[in-house]
Amino acid sequence: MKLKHLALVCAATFALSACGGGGEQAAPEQTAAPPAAKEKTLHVYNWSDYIAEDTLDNFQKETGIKVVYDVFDSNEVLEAKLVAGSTGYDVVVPSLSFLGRQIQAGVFQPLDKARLKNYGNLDEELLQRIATTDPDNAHAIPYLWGTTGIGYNVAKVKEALGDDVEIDSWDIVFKPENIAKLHACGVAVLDTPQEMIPTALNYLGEDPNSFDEAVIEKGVALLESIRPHITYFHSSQYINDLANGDICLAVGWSGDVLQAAGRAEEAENGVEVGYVIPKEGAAMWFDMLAMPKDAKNVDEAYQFLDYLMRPEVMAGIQNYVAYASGNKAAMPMVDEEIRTDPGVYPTEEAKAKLFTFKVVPPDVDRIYSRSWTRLKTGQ
Ligand code: SPD
Repeated sequence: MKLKHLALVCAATFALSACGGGGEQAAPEQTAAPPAAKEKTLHVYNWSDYIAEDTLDNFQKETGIKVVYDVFDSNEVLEAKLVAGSTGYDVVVPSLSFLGRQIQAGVFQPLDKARLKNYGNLDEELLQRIATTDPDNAHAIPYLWGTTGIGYNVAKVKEALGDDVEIDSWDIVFKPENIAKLHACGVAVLDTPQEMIPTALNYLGEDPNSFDEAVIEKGVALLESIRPHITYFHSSQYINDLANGDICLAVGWSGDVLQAAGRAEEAENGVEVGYVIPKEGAAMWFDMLAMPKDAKNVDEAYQFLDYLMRPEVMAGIQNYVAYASGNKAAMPMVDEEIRTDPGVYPTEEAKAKLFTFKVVPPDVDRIYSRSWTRLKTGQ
């Protein structure tokens, strides 16, 4: 997969924003505004590696609004800020399963759709699905969606497991005899209990969304059985590590693995990265654009949300980050390579096996967090 200029641009310009890592990033300054005019700004908090290299610049050129852009790689981190309040952000991007309880906690303002003239570009079927969590789609707009599967270094996995290995099953990750052979070349796992425990349960044939502590414990036990072979837990570092050949396997997010493949191809370093949705099924999730209740720059936020829903803007983002979107009108402008990649838009057969995350109640969340700390620290 050849994604546009990923490696070079990431290294050179947007190291702290569009390409990962925490931090604050402003689009370049416009030509001087009249002395008395106050500069319009917008504060956005998005996932790392989740926007095109030119989206913010183009928005600023057209509107004069300077975007202060911070990034995160964990729903848990975003949620902690939202719940504490006064985030200073005008637009944030939680995943749907977190958004559900954040709406209940009252952290978002309802959206005035009359101010979003591009809203009609969104896929009605997807909106209806989302409405089961956000009734009437009152608080959020779908941004991008993806799956949680396996990213791998083709040559290194074959070297470790044999040339005829079929890389199509979670067996590679969850059978200790397999993962033990990959430990030497490096194994990364997403640092989130809310994804990894359901993924383990799904592999065991259990309900991935079970809230029964005894069932959750089975998933945790499976993860504990492979714990010695996991090199690290992190939710964005694996992109560069896969691209550079520093790890050979990552349980990661579809577009991020495909970006790793693009970076390796662009670097011409001989690393080939693959992504698979295992045959036992995988998680499918939706990331949503929402406005905190106390957003200060509401007009600017509406302009930004509407801008993102333009077909050409969304297609540009998708072509850059290799994720699927809920923008139907953008689809014809999405590169064929992305549109037809089953890692981005899963086949019907794969779709039938995908599961989504339920909104997790606080008591289950506490079980997840405790188990996760135990898994990671051994205590
Ligand atoms: N680099 C962008 C990754 C976006 C991942 N969204 C996470 C969804 C989790 N359920």
